[in-house]
Amino acid sequence: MARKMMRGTVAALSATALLALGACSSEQAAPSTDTSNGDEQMAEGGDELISIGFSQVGAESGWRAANTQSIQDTLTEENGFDLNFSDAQQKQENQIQAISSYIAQGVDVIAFSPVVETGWDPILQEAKAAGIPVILTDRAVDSDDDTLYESFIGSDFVLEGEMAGEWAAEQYDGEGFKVVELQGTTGSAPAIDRQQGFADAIAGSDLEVIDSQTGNFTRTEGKQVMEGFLQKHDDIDVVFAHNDDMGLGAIEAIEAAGMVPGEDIQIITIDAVKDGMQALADGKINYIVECNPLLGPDLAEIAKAVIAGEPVEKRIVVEDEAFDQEAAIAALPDRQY
Ligand code: GYE
Repeated sequence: MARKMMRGTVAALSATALLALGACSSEQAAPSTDTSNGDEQMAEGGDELISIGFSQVGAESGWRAANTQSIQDTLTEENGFDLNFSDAQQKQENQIQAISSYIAQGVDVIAFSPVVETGWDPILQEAKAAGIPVILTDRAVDSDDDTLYESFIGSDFVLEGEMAGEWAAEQYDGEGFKVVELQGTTGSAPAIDRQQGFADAIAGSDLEVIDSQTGNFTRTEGKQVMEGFLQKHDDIDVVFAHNDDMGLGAIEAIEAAGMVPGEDIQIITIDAVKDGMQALADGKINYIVECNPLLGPDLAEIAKAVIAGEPVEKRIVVEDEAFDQEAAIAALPDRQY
């Protein structure tokens, strides 16, 4: 059984969407979907469709592929939506451009997952001035003005970092273990928060983070950064990667250097997507903290409520678990992503 970690859950993901989600492979390009045809469209029941512009971060990881699939599977015409989806390829300027064009089109609602935390106030003020509500999914913005968005749906990344750090401290304390950290995208909420949560949790233990660098949440960069760490340090005991994909890249670098991942160098990651869980089951990763990417159903529900003028929760925290090898083997057959 997965070790269930306690979270302050405000809302859980709906079961229907879990069923609707098929398996996704990592690093596949997110398809761009624009179902708008400029005309007002009607849902099956005769109601007008809600036009929604969604600006996605990119297609950097298995997590992102599953998140995109969840959104595209949920914001369908059958479910009352006319989705205009765009992929920003991990660039803030592309997201700002996409949001700006959604404002110009006069969509009913805008949703996006902000690639970095800062720099959003001007475009959010434009949306507000145009009377278009904004919903944040997955990542937070750092703004003093919380009237610029209706709701933020996503995991608690500080807690995820803490869960990883607590396990490491419990597992390795007293061993004087040296840790290297593969950080997510610089300036992104999950990179900032997971680093902080992990550091807080290992404070006071004798684990030491000897190096920390960004691998931009991708497998390729995770591998490159790990190769650099291995050249620089000959005393690495543990890798803490801010996502599975960078951990999977680190596995390749460790194997190429003639060492055994999971044994010579232990690996802790975050996400728990299929490829990561398989590596955990195979003993190449030692522990994974989950980050649930199935945000489509909550987004659909909140968008409908906002359009109906109903009050919505400002913060919806998604529930996550954590897995060791035994738990991964048990969970894999029924895993949705
Ligand atoms: O952990 C990583 C992805 O924002 C929670 O982004 C998300 C993170 C996820 O690239 O794999």
